[in-house]
Amino acid sequence: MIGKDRIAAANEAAEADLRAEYDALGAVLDRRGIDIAAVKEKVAGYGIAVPSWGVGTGGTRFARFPGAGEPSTIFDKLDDCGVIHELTGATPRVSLHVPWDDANPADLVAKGEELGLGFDAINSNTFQDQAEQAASYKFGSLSHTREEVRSQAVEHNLYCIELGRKIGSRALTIWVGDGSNFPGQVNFTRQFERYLDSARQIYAGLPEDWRLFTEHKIFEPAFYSTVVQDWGTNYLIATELGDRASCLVDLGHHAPTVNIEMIVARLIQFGKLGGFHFNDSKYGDDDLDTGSIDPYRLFLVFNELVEAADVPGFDPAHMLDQSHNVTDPIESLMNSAMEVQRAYAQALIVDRGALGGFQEENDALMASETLKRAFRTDVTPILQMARLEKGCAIDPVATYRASDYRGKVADERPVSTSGGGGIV
Ligand SMILES: [Mn+2]
Repeated sequence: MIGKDRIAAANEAAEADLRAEYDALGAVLDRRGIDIAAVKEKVAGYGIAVPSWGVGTGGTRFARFPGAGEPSTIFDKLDDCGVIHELTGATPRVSLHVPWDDANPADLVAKGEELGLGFDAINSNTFQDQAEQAASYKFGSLSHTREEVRSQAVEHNLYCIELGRKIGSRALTIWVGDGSNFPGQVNFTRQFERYLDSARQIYAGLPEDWRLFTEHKIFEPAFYSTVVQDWGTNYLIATELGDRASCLVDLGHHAPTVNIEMIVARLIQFGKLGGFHFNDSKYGDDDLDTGSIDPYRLFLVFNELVEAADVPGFDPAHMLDQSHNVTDPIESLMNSAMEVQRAYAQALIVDRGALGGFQEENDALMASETLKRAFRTDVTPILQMARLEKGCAIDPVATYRASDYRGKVADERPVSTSGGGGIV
């Protein structure tokens, strides 16, 4: 898509400076007893899934401003995801959303192979009506009062599993818009019973080697209550369903002051952390670029993940889930994948022995400083060197801009006319 030659030429101009910066950082870390090559190896081996819906321009309830050369089919979207991976080497898998991305499985697999991409968790969509569907989700799906609506939603999830099996997915993510807009509109208990009953039917259709993720969200699209409102309800669902069910944490799905890293620690402790939808937020589910608002919080989440790295069977799924309203989505997704890698690298260089000692001694100030020392370290050369050694770009955004990929696809793809609202 971009081409090895173009990437190599761009890297050549930047390589000498990078090597000097990498060596200097290596010396700094060496004095702290940290082997920079070992950190780089872990960062190089790290991958995060890109959401297929993230490569289109997003919108708000007010409007959407389509960008040039927007992808219109899943195959266009996969091309864009291929560019992100080609330049960053950090996004080997794509997470599909069905029915938005429904297509012939053999064609999806062939396209993935062509681009060197695999398929991550498959996302079911029962929060909007499709043209051909019999029953409406206006008042809910898996927890709807009417059995025919619930069974239609269950069937859709089973269909997603079938499609996912054919393309090499190993997980289903259920997210529902169910809830209520007025006090008294629903009976909380009966609604949740109906949800659990539907979720059990989906779980019964889950292949043995699959995982099922459920995602909580405090509000929206329902504005008084949501059926899976917080991590407590999410944990109850995962516990009710069984061992292969676990909780997905979307960073934007909490109230602004909630301590998310602590939720992560709790879910790890009780074996129910399924994975993440990474993004950032200032107020609500803003779906801003990962690390753009509160990079320290992202680091603190990764601090918990690195702390738990030795827990047997610990393997949470890492996905981005963002809406790019004013940027080129390819650039935002590249930057976001790199910000996640940055947080991971920073967490890897925390002096865990010292941290544990300060915790035992109740030395609050030095415990905090131990974390901040790692967070303040500019690990950029580690990320860049990992990319250079993979044949990816030292500076993905600059290389992408120089390639004029967007201008080229703008000539080939139909102009998007959809300017209506729509939070995805
Ligand atoms: Mn999400």
